[in-house]
Amino acid sequence: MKVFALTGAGVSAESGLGTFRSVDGLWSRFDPMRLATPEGFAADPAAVHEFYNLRRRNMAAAAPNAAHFALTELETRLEARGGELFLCTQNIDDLHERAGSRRVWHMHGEIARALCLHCGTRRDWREDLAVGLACPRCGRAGGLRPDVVWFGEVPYGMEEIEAALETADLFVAIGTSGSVYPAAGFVARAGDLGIPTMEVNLEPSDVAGLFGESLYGPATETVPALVARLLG
Ligand code: BV8
Repeated sequence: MKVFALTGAGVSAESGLGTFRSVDGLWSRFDPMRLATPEGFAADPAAVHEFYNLRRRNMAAAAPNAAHFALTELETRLEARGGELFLCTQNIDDLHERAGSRRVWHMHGEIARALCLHCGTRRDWREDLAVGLACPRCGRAGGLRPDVVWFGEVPYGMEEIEAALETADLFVAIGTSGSVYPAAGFVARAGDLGIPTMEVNLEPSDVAGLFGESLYGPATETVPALVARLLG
C-alpha cells in the first residue's frame, strides 16, 4: 500500500510550534507579505532574519509529538510490507526527522538550512542568520537567507511530489488549513485520479468538502488512531 501524507503546522502544534492561521497564529502577529516573500527579504532582511531566528530557536527547543512518531511507525511498517509512505510536509521544522522519519519531502524548505544568494550554496544552518554574515563557501556577506520557500517562489520537489501523488493508494492531509497552493490543490488532484482522500485535522479545512473521509481532533490522538487503523 502506498500512502501519500501531506502535513502542515497542525502536526507540530502540540509540540509548541505555532500554526499560521489560528486565532493567535503567526500570520496574525507577523505580516507574511513582509516576512515570507523575496520582496520582504530584499526590503528588510534584518526583520526577516529576526523572524526566522526566533522560529529556529523555538524549533530547537521543541520535541516531536505522538503524531510525528506515529508517522515514523507507519513508514517503517509499510516498508516492511513492501509498501511506502511518501511524507510531504509544508513545515520547515525538523520534527518529522527527529521522530525518526527517514524520507521527508520539505516542499517549503527547511529553517535549519541556509541558502546563499551569491553562490547558490545550500547547507545545514542551525544558528541565527544575520545580514553581515559571510557565506562560508564564497566568502561574501549579505546573501545568506533561510532555505525556505516564500510566497511567489516555486516549491521544492514538485515533480517527485506529483509523481508520488499520482501513484498513491491513499492521500491523507494532516494538520493543514488547505489555504496555500499548490499544496492545497493536492486533494483535488487525488480526487480526479479516483484516489481515496482523508482529512485529519482539528477542524474542517478550507478544502474539507473535497475529502472522502475526515477525522477531527488533536493530531496526537487522531494520527496514532489513523496509523493503527491503516496497519490493521
Ligand atoms: C507558488 C514556508 C508557483 C515559509 C510557506 C500571488 C503571487 C504569487 C503566488 C500567489 C499569489 N496568490 C496566490 C499565490 C499562490 C500562493 C498561495 O497559495 N497564496 C495563498 C495565501 C492564497 N502560493 C505560493 O506562492 C507558493 N508558490 O505558487 O509558486 C507554482 C505553483 C505550482 C507549481 C509550481 C510553482 C509557495 C507558498 C509557500 C509559502 N511558504 N511556508 C514559512 O514557514 O515561514 S506557507 C505556510 O502556510 C506553510 O508552509 C503552509 O504551506 C501554509 C499553510 O499553513 P498550514 O501548514 O496549513 O498551517 P495553518 O496554520 O494555516 O493551518 C494549521 C491547521 O492545523 C489548521 O487547519 C488547524 O485547524 C490545524 N491544527 C491546529 N492545531 C492542531 C491542528 N490539527 C491537528 N492537531 C492540532 N493540535
